[in-house]
Amino acid sequence: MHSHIARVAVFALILSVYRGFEYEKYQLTRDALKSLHTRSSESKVADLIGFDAGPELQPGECRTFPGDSSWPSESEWSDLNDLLDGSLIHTVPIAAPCYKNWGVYNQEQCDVVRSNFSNPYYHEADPTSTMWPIWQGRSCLPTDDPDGTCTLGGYPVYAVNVSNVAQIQIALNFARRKNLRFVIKNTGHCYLGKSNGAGALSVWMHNLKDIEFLPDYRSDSYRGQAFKVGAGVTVREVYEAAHQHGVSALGGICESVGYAGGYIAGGGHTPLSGLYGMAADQALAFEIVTADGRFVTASKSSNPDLYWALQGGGGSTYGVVTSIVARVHPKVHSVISAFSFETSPTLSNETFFAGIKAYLEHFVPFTDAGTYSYFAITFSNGTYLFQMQPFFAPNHTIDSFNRLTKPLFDQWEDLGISITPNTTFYEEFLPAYNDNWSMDTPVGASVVGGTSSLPGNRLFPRANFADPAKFNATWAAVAPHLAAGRRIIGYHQAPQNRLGVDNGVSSVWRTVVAFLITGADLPPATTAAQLRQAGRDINGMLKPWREVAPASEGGGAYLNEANVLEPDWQASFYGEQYPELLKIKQKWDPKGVFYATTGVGSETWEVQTQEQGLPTQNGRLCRL
Ligand SMILES: Cc1cc2nc3c(=O)[nH]c(=O)nc-3n(C[C@H](O)[C@H](O)[C@H](O)COP(=O)(O)OP(=O)(O)OC[C@H]3O[C@@H](n4cnc5c(N)ncnc54)[C@H](O)[C@@H]3O)c2cc1C
Ligand SMILES: *[C@@H]1O[C@H](CO)[C@@H](O)[C@H](O)[C@H]1NC(C)=O
Ligand SMILES: *[C@@H]1O[C@H](CO)[C@@H](O)[C@H](O)[C@H]1NC(C)=O
Ligand SMILES: *[C@@H]1O[C@H](CO)[C@@H](O)[C@H](O)[C@H]1NC(C)=O
Ligand SMILES: *[C@@H]1O[C@H](CO)[C@@H](O)[C@H](O)[C@H]1NC(C)=O
Ligand SMILES: *[C@@H]1O[C@H](CO)[C@@H](O)[C@H](O)[C@H]1NC(C)=O
Ligand SMILES: *[C@@H]1O[C@H](CO)[C@@H](O)[C@H](O)[C@H]1NC(C)=O
Ligand SMILES: *[C@@H]1O[C@H](CO)[C@@H](O)[C@H](O)[C@H]1NC(C)=O
Ligand SMILES: *[C@H]1O[C@H](CO)[C@@H](O)[C@H](O)[C@H]1NC(C)=O
Repeated sequence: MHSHIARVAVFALILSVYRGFEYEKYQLTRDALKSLHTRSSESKVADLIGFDAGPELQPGECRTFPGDSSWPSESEWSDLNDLLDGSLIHTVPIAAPCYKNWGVYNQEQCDVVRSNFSNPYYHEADPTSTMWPIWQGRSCLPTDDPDGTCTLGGYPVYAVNVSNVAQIQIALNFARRKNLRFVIKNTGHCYLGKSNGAGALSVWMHNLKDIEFLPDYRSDSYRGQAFKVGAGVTVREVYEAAHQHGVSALGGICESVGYAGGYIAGGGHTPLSGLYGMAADQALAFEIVTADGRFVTASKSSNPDLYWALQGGGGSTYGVVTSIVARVHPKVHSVISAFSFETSPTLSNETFFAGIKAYLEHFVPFTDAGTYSYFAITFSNGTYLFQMQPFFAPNHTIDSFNRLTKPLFDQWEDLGISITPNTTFYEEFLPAYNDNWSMDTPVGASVVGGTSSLPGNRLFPRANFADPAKFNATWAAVAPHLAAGRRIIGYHQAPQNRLGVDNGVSSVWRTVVAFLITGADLPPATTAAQLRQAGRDINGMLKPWREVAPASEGGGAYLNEANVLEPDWQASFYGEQYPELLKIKQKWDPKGVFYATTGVGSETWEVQTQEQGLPTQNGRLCRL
């Protein structure tokens, strides 16, 4: 019986010495494989999951796809499932109950899927669902038409419900040897489709929920408080643990985003960036399964190049991270303020624009004071609306906040813009976060699952705001965007290298004071031609922003919330780090086992997309 093999022979329990989580003690070792080999009846099975070996594709060659003669046989999948102790899941698209063709049609269940489709936690609890269906290929949306057709599209074919490290190693070794596309899904938040992949075997990290407070963590470079965080833990779970232990942890503003997966891998911006830099700067060690199937530690003293790249070099590129040790900081108080203004019979468009410009003029003093903001400028039904949601001032008092904002508020008053800021002092981070960004608030009730827009963003260096001529040019790139009725969701923030670390976080982030996001909107029931047009639209909208903040002058874009069609993405997303990141990628993953669109090294691969109008993940992955 194979499940017997799995428990007894393959999962060598690494006892006592290993400092990891319980689930990291179950590892696939060379000794375990050897003992499987020596039992002749099992040697074929052992061959499926050996380390290292696997094809190196030549240009034009592709990963195996369902239906190919090289696709694993039913009995091989079944052996794999046994080796995985029954944790292999054959993908059922989350909305399959809405369709008769899949065989699980159920109108009531379809209604449940439909009414929960905008809730991130609903997708997180599913082994393969992701939150932005455009990249999946929109092949199985919750629909009213049960006679439509639901297909796998960019969903993987199989997913492993991971509960220990050995399962990741077994799945990865199987995928590499069988020339399968390999996908890592944590929460499925990725805006670019990186947690999708047609024809793939996926590892689903969601259930690795361990989190441990380390009051006195010691390494060569750090001694102090830290958390060890499992790959499936969310930002909210980290914030709650930090609150419980009276410390500050750096996370993002969306509570359901994964902490140790794509967020830290992509750098991770955070309301505390004005004090401590990027979230990735806090990482002290990673436990990771690398492309050859080995389980290693990456830290300053162990595999330092890998450690460098894992901090900001992008998700799904260097390996499967199973946990992170991240430093935390003393508890810090903050001041939060929300305010807004809009055009009206007494507030003209011209005044509104002057008010926005005045705010932008303060990005340098505001970020110098360590503050962060999240704001929205929208246009609807003839009215412009500016909403500060909110201004977040860590380590400030009401007095220092008032002093900092007085020049702007005075300027607004002179313009005839009256605001009524609701300003609150918070002793602790979690209540401040909860009041403004949790799922219970209008801002935090993040609506996912949509197909109505393509996002894009730009990171603007300090010089764009500090140098008067550059500021004028920057305003000249932003104002027409707004005048055309397009929205900006933005942040003032400056995640400088405040801890003095050396890592893979894009050099662009270190000089930034503004992060501006926009989107190209799409009609319902979008056609491939409309998607293609939206791709041109977002690139067109971003063009003036790129020109005023080019990569050659320190501008760029945030890779985690980016436009998948961003030209020159290597420099824009990864800054000066790109050449080194690529070298490390080639060293640790020479066969390209890990692929992510716009990931480091992905320029030598292509997803041969079905006719979608955009580079989706619904197609064969091939070497260029
Ligand atoms: C509503 C919303 C709000 C957001 N707010 C913020 C914010 O405030 N600050 C910020 O910085 N970002 C923010 N983001 C962006 C977010 O950081 C990225 O989408 C991030 O990639 C999500 O990571 P994940 O692991 O949760 O998602 P997934 O989609 O599951 O994974 C994202 C990528 O990471 C890879 N990956 C996941 N787990 C692992 C692992 N264990 N090992 C290796 N690779 C892995 C995946 O393969 C994929 O490539 C936001 C996104 C959304 C949708
Ligand atoms: C899904 O939606 C239904 C209503 O249709 C609701 O009762 C249920 O609680 C939701 N489930 C989840 C997991 O959000
Ligand atoms: C995944 O595994 C966990 C145990 O680790 C189990 O509780 C859960 O039900 C499984 N989920 C699915 C969808 O199989
Ligand atoms: C749009 O504005 C008009 C005039 O100000 C108003 O009567 C109408 O209710 C508004 N519509 C919406 C959807 O807000
Ligand atoms: C303000 O500008 C918008 C967009 O150009 C326009 O629709 C609106 O009529 C203008 N309002 C006034 C009062 O001029
Ligand atoms: C917070 O502010 C105090 C002084 O007001 C300063 O001494 C301290 O260094 C600040 N903390 C951080 C983390 O910047
Ligand atoms: C001001 O903020 C506090 C804290 O979030 C909130 O309880 C209160 O309702 C707000 N007041 C107004 C007028 O919005
Ligand atoms: C910037 O623009 C303003 C008018 O909008 C002008 O008065 C000023 O001279 C310009 N500054 C520079 C350096 O070009
Ligand atoms: C955020 O907090 C501010 C200040 O306490 C409050 O005025 C505002 O209403 C909150 N925002 C949301 C979206 O709840």
